[in-house]
Amino acid sequence: LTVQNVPSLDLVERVCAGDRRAIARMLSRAESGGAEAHEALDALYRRGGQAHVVGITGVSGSGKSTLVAKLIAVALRQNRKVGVVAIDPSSPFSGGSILGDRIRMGEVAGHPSVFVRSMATRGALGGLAHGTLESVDIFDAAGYDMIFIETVGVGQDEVDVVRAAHTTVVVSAPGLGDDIQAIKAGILEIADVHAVSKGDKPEADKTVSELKSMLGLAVAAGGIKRHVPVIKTSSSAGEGVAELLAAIDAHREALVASGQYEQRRQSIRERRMLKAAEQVLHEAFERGRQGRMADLVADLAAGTISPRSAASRLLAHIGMEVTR
Ligand SMILES: Nc1nc2c(ncn2[C@@H]2O[C@H](COP(=O)(O)OP(=O)(O)OP(=O)(O)O)[C@@H](O)[C@H]2O)c(=O)[nH]1
Ligand SMILES: [Mg+2]
Repeated sequence: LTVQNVPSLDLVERVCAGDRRAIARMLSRAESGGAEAHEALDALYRRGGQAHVVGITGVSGSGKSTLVAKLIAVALRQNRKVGVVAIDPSSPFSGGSILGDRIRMGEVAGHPSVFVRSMATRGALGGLAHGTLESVDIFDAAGYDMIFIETVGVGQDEVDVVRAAHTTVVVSAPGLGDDIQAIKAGILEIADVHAVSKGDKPEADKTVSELKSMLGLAVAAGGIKRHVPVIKTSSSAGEGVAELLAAIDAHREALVASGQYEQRRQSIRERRMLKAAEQVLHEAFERGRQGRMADLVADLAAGTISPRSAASRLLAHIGMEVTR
């Protein structure tokens, strides 16, 4: 143990003891990345594995954050600890709704058994924001029983969140358009549980029945091979929220009972390993290509080399042999 290692290991112990300041600090380190964070994150990863990780996706404005806040309120009554990672697709220019998420989760966000963390997707390699899954690990090691990952259903994010979560909830709001938004966004089939939000609105029942018939068609066509509950919720009236939490719990229980829970965890591990490898390769490539680009571009301009063989040489330069 070198002196340099002590602070981060100390931080690990404090995170595992549930120290909020240590958690906040560790979350920041995870988000900024770097070698310093890796050792602590590795240690934290080994201390986790108990939490139920729940992905919440749906188009922007469908009511995800509001619903998560209500789910948390119910979970708190059951003495659970809840962590939230809210992924914000904001551009660096808009500043995004990170503050908005805090406000919407405001009632519960200050509770000692709740930790809400918002992060921007900018700078990520596509998909989940850098540090998202590490943040989940941190909450997990810190003893949070349930961890929500909120992401907007607009691209690679929700696919990645599904692959990282044990249970995925797709939130659809009535009146945001003519069609079920989940169908438009191509995310009908990824749901383990469907929530129709804003159930206080008169169009909500229509959305529920449309969703049920779409699911019925998907089941008949063989696209969906499991029972997927559709639950109408109203965050403003507080209706359906306890039912939704119960459905989320029931999903995990069913996975455990059938042995699929372990399978899912195994595929999450495998995927994370591959993602980490991709990231390391990408970083090595970005570092390694410096200083070799100009020559190769000049060769390309001179027409003495093809882009593909230039690429081979570039990769050889960073120690990757590829067959041509
Ligand atoms: N009538 C009604 N409005 C709701 C309900 N839940 C949320 N809203 C409103 O819907 C709007 C969007 O809610 P959010 O919770 O921010 O939605 P979101 O899906 O998290 O949005 P993004 O994070 O931007 O993707 C807000 O103005 C909420 O007040 C509800 O149950 N009933
Ligand atoms: Mg939100």
